[in-house]
Amino acid sequence: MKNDRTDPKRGPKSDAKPRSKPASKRESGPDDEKRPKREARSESGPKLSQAERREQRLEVESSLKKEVGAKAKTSRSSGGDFSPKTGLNRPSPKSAEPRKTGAAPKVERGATQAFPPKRYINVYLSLGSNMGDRAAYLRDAAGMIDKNIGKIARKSHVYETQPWGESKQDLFLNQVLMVNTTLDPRDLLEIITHIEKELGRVKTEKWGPRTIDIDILFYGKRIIRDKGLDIPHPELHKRGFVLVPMMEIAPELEHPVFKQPIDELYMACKDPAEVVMLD
Ligand code: PH2
Ligand code: MG
Ligand code: MG
Repeated sequence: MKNDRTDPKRGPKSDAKPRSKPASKRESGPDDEKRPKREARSESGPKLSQAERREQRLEVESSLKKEVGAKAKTSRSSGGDFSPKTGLNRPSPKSAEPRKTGAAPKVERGATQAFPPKRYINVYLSLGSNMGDRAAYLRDAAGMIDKNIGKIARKSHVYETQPWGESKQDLFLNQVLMVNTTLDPRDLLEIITHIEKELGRVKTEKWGPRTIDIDILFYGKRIIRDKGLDIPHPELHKRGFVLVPMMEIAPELEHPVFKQPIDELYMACKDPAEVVMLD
């Protein structure tokens, strides 16, 4: 059967726009350094009544507030504050301009060390299932990917597809995802294998039936040919069930080996297998 690419059900359909980059989370901040000090101070000294202790605590707290307030005024590292001067919400300290004079205040150095910049890579993953509750396997896999690999920034529709390679098996459901990850390729593969195992995948024959298959299509622009790692996926340009959903989420993405965008690979692909959009 021929895959009719003019049929809107099967044709590429633009969907999600890229979302903004995930913000790196603050885990601790300049304030954190102060906490132990405060406790140490309130524990020392002569025995006091409850009321006296309370009064002392309030004094300590108010002097701390003054200290912090004064620092925030003099230092550019108060991070994330609204600046009345520029009218902008300040980004975290790591994007502050380098200081022109003097040694950096302690708080600035600490903050930089606490939040090293992370490098996010866009990886494209292909999901496939042709056993059991196929839609549930895709959903569960996407949930585990989002939790353990990185934020899913783009998601194609789910397609029902004729089996490619070994044709005597049930129809597949396929989908592709773009995920922002900080994992290196080896760790990425390890987690993918873990997710496949968790979702009941047992290694069977090549191209045979499977509860869930997660393949790495692209890892940024990297070309990796190493034990168990074949990126970009060496067959992706031959597979309608990969190219059709890729057309939805990244038609202009350039294949780093062929130096051609997805839409050109899609137009040149001769795969006759049917790829039908479901949802
Ligand atoms: N996966 C395979 C082999 N054949 N065919 C379709 N339609 N979808 C797949 O995900 C698929 C396949 C091996 O990974
Ligand atoms: Mg596969
Ligand atoms: Mg696989």
